[in-house]
Parts: sequence; structure tokens; C-alpha cells
Amino acid sequence: MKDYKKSTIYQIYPKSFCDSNGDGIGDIRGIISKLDYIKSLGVDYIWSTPFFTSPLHDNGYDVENYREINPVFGTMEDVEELIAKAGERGIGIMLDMVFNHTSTQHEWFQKALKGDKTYMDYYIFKDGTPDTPPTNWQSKFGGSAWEYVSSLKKWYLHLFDTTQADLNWDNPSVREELKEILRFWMAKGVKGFRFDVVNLISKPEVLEDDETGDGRKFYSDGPHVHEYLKELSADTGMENYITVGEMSSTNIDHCIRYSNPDEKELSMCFNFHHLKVDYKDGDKWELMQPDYRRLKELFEIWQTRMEQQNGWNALFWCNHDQPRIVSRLGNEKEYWKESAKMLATFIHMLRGTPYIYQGEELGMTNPGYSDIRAYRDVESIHYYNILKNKGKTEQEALEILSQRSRDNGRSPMQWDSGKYAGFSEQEPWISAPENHTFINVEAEEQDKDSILNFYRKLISLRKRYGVIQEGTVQFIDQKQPELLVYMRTMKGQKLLVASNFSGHEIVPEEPLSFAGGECLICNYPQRDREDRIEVLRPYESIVLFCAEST
Ligand code: TEU
Ligand code: CA
Repeated sequence: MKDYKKSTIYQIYPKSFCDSNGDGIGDIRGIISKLDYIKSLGVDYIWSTPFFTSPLHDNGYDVENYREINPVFGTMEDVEELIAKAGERGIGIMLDMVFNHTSTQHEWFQKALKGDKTYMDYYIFKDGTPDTPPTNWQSKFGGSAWEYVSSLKKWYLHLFDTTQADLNWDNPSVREELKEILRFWMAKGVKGFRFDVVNLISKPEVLEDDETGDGRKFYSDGPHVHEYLKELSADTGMENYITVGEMSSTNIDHCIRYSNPDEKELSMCFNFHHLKVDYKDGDKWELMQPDYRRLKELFEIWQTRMEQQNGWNALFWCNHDQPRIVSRLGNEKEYWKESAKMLATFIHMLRGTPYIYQGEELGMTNPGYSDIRAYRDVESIHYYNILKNKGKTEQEALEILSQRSRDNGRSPMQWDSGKYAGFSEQEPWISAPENHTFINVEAEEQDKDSILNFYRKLISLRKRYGVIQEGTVQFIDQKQPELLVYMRTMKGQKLLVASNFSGHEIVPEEPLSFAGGECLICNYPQRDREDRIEVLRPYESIVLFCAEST
């Protein structure tokens, strides 16, 4: 079995992780200083979001030069040291490759702007007049996906910010350039890559208006995407690296193809369907209570079908684009510890590779910013204005942001109870919530029963039990939408995982019985009987293990 199937990955957002030089911005040397902490979690890889040179309009997802380090974050020597020192600790570094688009500051785009035909063909330019964009497609950050360049009398496509121009993957020279970038980093000793929105790279030959949507149906999992990924992999030896593609508005059939080893595309995929169960009518900016029935259904489908067809899931609740899960599906007040641990258990016992996003292992919450001036994210600021233009009051708009903004996941890592949460000596670029006084690494190291120590235990269980790594999955039907139960099975080993996603007790219709079962991990004190679960306490999760003689 491949190594990635046994691994756990820790995601770092460098800007918010640890500031080593007191400018209020996290940096590479900050990460190096925390390698022993990361090692102590038991993880195998670190995925760091981009630290390449960039104007930082989208915090580094707007790359100016893929081979240079943004001085705000450090130097190439720092990155080499990070790779080496992580390596000494048995941890591989995975870099974030933003290959769907570049910053408009990238020299390719700058040359294109000057009318250089070679480089204009690196991007997606279309003729037009200043008043009508080539199509009605919308940017993911709000507004048209097209920007007009008057000197060229052409529009260029940007699915994200106006400063993030989409690359033209149909141009073989573009594909060669991107392969060279991968080879450059492979030679530096990185062990893997995360590919940003990589299922958006292939646009249709003829671009047309979307009468029913924002255009995504034309370019998500686009016409040549599988072919381009196979080529990228074959030509760079990427197969020997751990790779994960971030898939935006994808579907399971494509994800099976992306991640089935026989296809030689990627090791695994992120998809976001399970993180949209609280979007009203699919709209992130309309609040709704989570639909647990849907959540259960999605996990069941993605777990079982990926297994049947030899695909592989990246498992996650949190990342730098998402609000904190304990504030979202848990209860950060009455059941902070219990719900954070339940959510962790549910994910870490599934089939796939779990990702932990910095601070998730502490049960970090949404920061609860209540003033628009607290926000930094380009998407949040755009949508604040869009929401107000749509007629929401200031209060309503702020309430929505406080639950949906990407900045909810970007507040500083909480290291201790000090003034700036131990993140920096100076005021951080984005502020830390009050609760850093008790939600922090230092406090949780001292508490045997902390969320942090619970994560450590979950990570070590995956290492120890084959059934967690490669067992089959079967969801067991339950009447209550908030009760999720699944079994994992492999020769000689069986696991039952039951999770209560609600703040009240749940009595299963039939007691969950598991003869010969012993408790591997539970977020509540011991039970009387472990082979029979008659009631689940609020946000309780329990994992029962049984070694069968077959
Ligand atoms: O995100 C892709 C993406 O589409 C979303 O996560 C997006 O932020 C959200 O759906 C908008 O509501 C990736 C990166 O993770 C993100 O940080 C970048 O901003 C984006 O690509 C562009 O590179
Ligand atoms: Ca710094």
C-alpha cells in the first residue's frame, strides 16, 4: 500500500502560523521554530500554502514567481532549511502549486500586457469592446470573470480576483513551463504537492454565456483536464510524490478518475460538497442550519463509491478558506471539547488521508470579528459590499461574514495566553480572538484530556490499525439525521464508529451492539458496557474495535 494511504497531513497557512521576526506576519523561520511541535503530533507531511513572491492580493494565491520566496515570509535558504529540518524529523514538505492562474504581476502577464503574442497566448484573451465582456461568467470572488485591457482592446479571463489571470493550458508551452516549476521544487527535496483548483484548468474551446449559472459548468472538470494531469504526471515523475488536487464544484465520477492509481493523475482529491450542507440553496452567503441528512448521505456516497472504484479521498473539515468546524458543526460554548473531539473522530476514522488545519487540533473557533475593519480577505470585503448592495443591513452582512468569511480560518495560531497569542511580539496582521487565553497550545499541553492530546491519539491509531488505513467502509442506517454510524472492516479487524452530531442525547432505534468490542477512543469518560451502545451523549463519539478470528 502506498505511503499516502497511511499518512496524516498538517496544513500550515504561513501568514498566520508563527512570526519569527516581530513584523506581525507569520514566516518560514516561524514554521522551522515549531517543527518539534508538529513532529509531536505524529503527522507525516506538512502542506504549506504558497509563500512565493506575490503582491498578496489573495495572500499568495496570486503568484508572481514560482521559484522565488516572498521576502515577507523569508528566503530560499529558509525554505531549504525547512525542507531539511522537517526531513530530519521524518516529515515531508508539500508545496501549493497555483497553476490555474498567475498574478497579473507575473512576468508572463506583464509581457502579454505589452502585446507580446507569445505571452498573450499564455492567458485567455478575447477580443471585445469595453462595455460587453465575452461571456456572462462570474468571478468566484464576485463580479465579472473578465477584465478589459484598453491598450490591447481585449478582455482576459480571471475566475478569481482581477489580479489572478487564468492560464491557457491548451498552449503546450504553458504546460512545459509548469512542469519545469515542479522539477525545480522536486530537486529541492519537497515530497509532494497540493494543486490549487486544478479541476478548473481546462476551458472549452468556444466560450459561451451560461444561461443558468455563473459559468462553472463549462470549465469545472473541463474537456482536457484528465489528459493534462496525466501528461503533467508522466513528464515529471509526479507519481512518486504525494499529490492532492483541490477540486472546485466537482463530482464523484471525476474524482474517482483523478485519484485512481491506475489513471496516474493524482494521489487524492479535496471536494467541498460536505461543507455546503449549511449553504441555503447552495449560496455560501445565505445562512442556514446544517442539513445532517444531506451530510450523512454525502459521506456515505463519497466513502463507498471511492472505495468501490479505487479512488482516494482527502479527508478534512477545515482549511484556510473555511470557517472553523467547531463553530460550524459543533458547539463552541457548552460542548466545545466534546464537539471538537467528536468531529475529529468522525473524520480520522474514515477511509482516506486526513488533513489537520493549524489550530484545528486545539479546537480553535471562529474569531467573531464584529467590525468590517477586522477583515482582510479580498473575497470577504467584496461580498460585504455585494451583500449590502443586495439590501442586507450592515448588521446582517457582518453576521454572515462572521460565519462564512475565509478570515475565520486565518486568525493567528494560538500558542499561548500572551498578548498576541504567542504568535508574534507585535500586533498581528489579523487579530486573535479573546479565547486564546484558554484555547492555546501551552494550556492544552498541560491538560491530559485536551483536544490537542486527543488529536495525537487519533493520529497514532491510524498508524497502529490496518483497518483504519485500508478497511472497507459501510454506513449503518440510523433514523436520527444527527446520528452517523459506520463500520470499517478488514481481515481479522472490525471497527464501529458512532457519532452524535447534536447537542442532545440520542437513543438509537436498535442499540448498537458489537460483540467482543473494546473501546479504542471516546470523547467521554468510560462507559459501563462497550459492546452495546444504548444511548449517545451530546456530541459523543465512540470507536469500538474487535479483532475477529476468521
Ligand atoms: O480556493 C478555491 C475556491 O474556489 C474556494 O475555496 C474559494 O475560496 C471559495 O469557494 C469561495 O467562496 C483556492 C484557494 O484555496 C484559495 O485560498 C484561493 O483564493 C483560490 O483557490 C484562488 O487561488
Ligand atoms: Ca514575520
